[in-house]
Amino acid sequence: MTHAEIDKLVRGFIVDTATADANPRVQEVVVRLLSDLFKAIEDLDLSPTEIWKGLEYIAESGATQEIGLLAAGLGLERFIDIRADEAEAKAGITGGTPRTIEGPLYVAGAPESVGYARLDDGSEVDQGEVLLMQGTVYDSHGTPLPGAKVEVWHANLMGNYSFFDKTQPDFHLRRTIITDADGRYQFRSIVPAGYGCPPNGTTQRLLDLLGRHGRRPAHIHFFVSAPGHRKLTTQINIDGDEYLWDDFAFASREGLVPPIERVSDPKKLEGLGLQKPYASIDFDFRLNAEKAGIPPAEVDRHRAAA
Ligand code: MBD
Ligand code: FE
Repeated sequence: MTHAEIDKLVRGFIVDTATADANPRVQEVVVRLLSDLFKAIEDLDLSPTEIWKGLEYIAESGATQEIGLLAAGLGLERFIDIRADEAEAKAGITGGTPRTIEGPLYVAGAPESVGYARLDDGSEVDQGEVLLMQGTVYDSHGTPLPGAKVEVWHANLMGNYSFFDKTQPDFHLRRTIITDADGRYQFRSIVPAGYGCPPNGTTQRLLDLLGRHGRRPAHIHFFVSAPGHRKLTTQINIDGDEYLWDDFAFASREGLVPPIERVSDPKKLEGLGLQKPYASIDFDFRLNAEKAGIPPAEVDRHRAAA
């Protein structure tokens, strides 16, 4: 079939069959996606078996909770970010902390505290490296923002996230920190390890067929929000990771790889009750003011809650 014939066929299937008011946006999107799919089937001469294997793949990806992982690994989530950056640049919004993808592993409802939180339960102190991370949340004029909300989450030394990994306590390595009167936050945790896709899962199986790996460099996720400001979704990377610029989810960005300092000053160790050197990261967040005429940075997507 020609593409024009396919366009006609799809309109016949989807538009001409409507007997009640269609939602125009849904109709336009379905017609477009279905037409593009049919054209791809025609151009690539997909066999019925290939088409059904594809549908079964999507079904299995959903049934095993890997759709979010697939979206990250195919670059769809990064593409959404590139478009959000473009929309902001067009609206004259520039200069804040770079955004990068949320990923599929946020859990709402983490314990909240002001100024400081400890994220880890101490179970990995012996095998891992203690991390202190701190900084200030600023507005676009460089004024500190007291009362800003810093939501932080990261993986353990196995690369696993609490909630999804039921061997970890509830909200392990997840906290909400409200900045203090000077706009500052600090947390203590463990330097996380990188992540690898479940080796037998749908996402990794497709990556294998594409000759790609499913690894993420070690990273820490953040939502940073304050009234009147655009919500920032971002991550920082742990410098030195072998996958730093080879992330299967394409989330590494200039400006999100702060220096990591190793502290061995005995007085500082003593103050923290530590017997060995620890890692320290200073990182400030800069939020952009909310602006009319551009969609809010907050994204409505299904998130786990505990
Ligand atoms: C992660 O930890 C993550 O952040 C993303 C985007 C995908 C898989 C695991
Ligand atoms: Fe992650």
